[in-house]
Amino acid sequence: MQLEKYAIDEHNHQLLKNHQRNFEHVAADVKELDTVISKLKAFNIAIPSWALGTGGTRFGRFSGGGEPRSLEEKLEDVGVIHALNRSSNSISLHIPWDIPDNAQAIKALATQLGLHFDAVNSNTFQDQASQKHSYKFGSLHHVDKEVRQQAIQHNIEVIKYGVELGSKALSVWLSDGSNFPGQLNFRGAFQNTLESLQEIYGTLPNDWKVWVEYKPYEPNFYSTTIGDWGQSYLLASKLGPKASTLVDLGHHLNGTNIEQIVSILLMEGKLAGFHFNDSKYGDDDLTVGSINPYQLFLIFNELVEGMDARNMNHATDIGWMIDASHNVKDPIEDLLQSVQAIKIAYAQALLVDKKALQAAQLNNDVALAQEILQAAYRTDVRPLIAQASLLMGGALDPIKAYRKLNVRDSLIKERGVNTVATGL
Ligand code: LRH
Ligand code: MN
Ligand code: MN
Repeated sequence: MQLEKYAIDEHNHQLLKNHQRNFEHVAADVKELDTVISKLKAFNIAIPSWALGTGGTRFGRFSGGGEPRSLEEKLEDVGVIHALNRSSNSISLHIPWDIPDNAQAIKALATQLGLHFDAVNSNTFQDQASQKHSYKFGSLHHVDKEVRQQAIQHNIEVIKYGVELGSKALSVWLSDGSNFPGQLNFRGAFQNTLESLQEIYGTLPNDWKVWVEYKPYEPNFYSTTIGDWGQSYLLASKLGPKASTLVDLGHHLNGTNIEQIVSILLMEGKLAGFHFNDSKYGDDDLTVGSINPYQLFLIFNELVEGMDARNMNHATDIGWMIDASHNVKDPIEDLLQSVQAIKIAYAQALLVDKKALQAAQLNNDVALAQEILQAAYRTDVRPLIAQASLLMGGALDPIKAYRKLNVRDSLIKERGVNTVATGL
């Protein structure tokens, strides 16, 4: 299914008058309006292929209808999201949940939908029917060289798929760890991981990167070999300039100051990018901005300030991606909400009066610093985002348009009610 532009335009038409009024109201107070709008127009967030179907927990999965049954249909769903918000022009594949064997045809379909391929993810946290050795006790950190080799070869194969599709990064997340004290030797596990990653790193094409994701717990509950940003950073530093640290917002213990981690990694040129989601307890993979939008804003405040300090291009110099799972919502609606939440946080961060904030910091004027941050945070920037979307040919209100155009009903008609997404 593909959305026709005229249908979106027609829907916009009905909302236009209201939008104009709201936009003028906010725009009047925005100092560099044109710059803000053009930054919002350029901003895109990759959609993970695995979030297009209904997720689940170990207790059950309640699938919705019309889910994508193939990689082609996943691309079509991202095409729908991008047609509506004009901010989701790429997809991140997870191999072997996705097997892009017919790379040329897949690439052609993506191009037709205005999409490209973001980082490719490897998977050595599950056993596949065809594999010789089990990952029960880990993959790249495994005590057995043969298991490590199998996992290394898988990562190399993922890079090959990525090269065919035009991806530029390999994203590695390992579940490797231990469930009980004494189960493994921490130094041995770290050293094996490093050596395995070095072998993978050695096969990266010149213009490629490797992103090292960390996570404190789950599925292992005593230790994780790449358990925090320090361990990821250490590996990335030892590997070299093509390696950096990927921050998944859900992979932090409660109360962790993620914005500070982001600021330091950025300063060191070692921030690969993000897996955006939100959580209340742990790796909940909830809709971005649904629980703690202020934290998201504070992260973006550090990003904008830090990227400007390093003359980085906001849109392209960092990997922006969602990593979420939707158990009770329509996945497409949930992803549209996530992208909106990210753009809201970004727009608010662009509105922070940086000079005034810096002056307040230098004067140790704590109250004023807070006022400045919160003045930006409390601005309703949604009309700015709607304006950028309108100018790019997208919907003023993507979710409203998605519902009005009965997209899910069409997908159910086309694919059926009892579809099971490939992958998870
Ligand atoms: C692990 C993780 C990682 C995986 C994805 C499916 O929790 O965040 O990024 O690749 O979930
Ligand atoms: Mn992740
Ligand atoms: Mn996760």
